Amino acid sequence: MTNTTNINIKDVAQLVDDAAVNAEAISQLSAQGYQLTLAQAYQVQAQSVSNRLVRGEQQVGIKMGFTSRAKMIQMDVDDMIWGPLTDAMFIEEGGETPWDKYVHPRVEPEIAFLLKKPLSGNVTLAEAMASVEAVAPALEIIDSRYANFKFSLEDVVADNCSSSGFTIGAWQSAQTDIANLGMVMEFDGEAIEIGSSAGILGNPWRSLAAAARVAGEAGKVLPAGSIVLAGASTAAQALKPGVHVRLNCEKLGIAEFTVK
Ligand code: OOG
Ligand code: MG
Repeated sequence: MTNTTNINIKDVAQLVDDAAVNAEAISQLSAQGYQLTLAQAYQVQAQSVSNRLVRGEQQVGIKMGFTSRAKMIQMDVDDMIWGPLTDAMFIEEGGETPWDKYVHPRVEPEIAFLLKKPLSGNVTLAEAMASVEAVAPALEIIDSRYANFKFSLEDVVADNCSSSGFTIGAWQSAQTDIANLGMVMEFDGEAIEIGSSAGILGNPWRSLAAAARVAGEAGKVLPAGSIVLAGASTAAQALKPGVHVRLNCEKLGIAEFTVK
């Protein structure tokens, strides 16, 4: 058993990073004898993201996770999480993503923010709103690197919060009232999840304020031009080869992609 005091962060990061690169599931870290604290899990995450940057990926923003009851219940966890997004995860809106890139991908409906001013630390909702250029409907592909998509909060944080892919629909005015928008996610034209943006912390702007706070706590600033994904409003659904996924979000429009 490797206890919390003698964990080699780089070694653990290599495990999750290799699993992501090879699209091969690994056992949960706890089952491999690594009992990480949450702080260590974020250190593993930072190291595995730094491995990505060394390989030439660019950080383009961050994603918030477990900001809805629907997701917390589906994954049996009880706290919000966050992790960096890179350009390698971006899927052109209306584009395709290859099935073989993933282990057991799922998709979920989200709202995206585009920052026009840097954001960090404790901000009011009004301050968070004033730093946003535009908002958009978004779809996130999550792909846990752990067998059976099962994890503890520490496991999933270390695995960069299952981050794997995202697509963003056309950017809309930041003045759009996004507090309670109907969100319908379709597979091949059939509704598969129906929710409301209010499912995201009661109002997705709260997720942006939370993103600023967690970035500040990590000693980071979200720069102008960053994307922030607010977290899914509904449970995630398993993808399958060939499926066409579309989010239809009231007032904001659509975001869609196809799995090749
Ligand atoms: C972790 C990622 C959670 C969300 O929007 O709640 C997340 C997972 O469910 O694998 O992205
Ligand atoms: Mg998500």
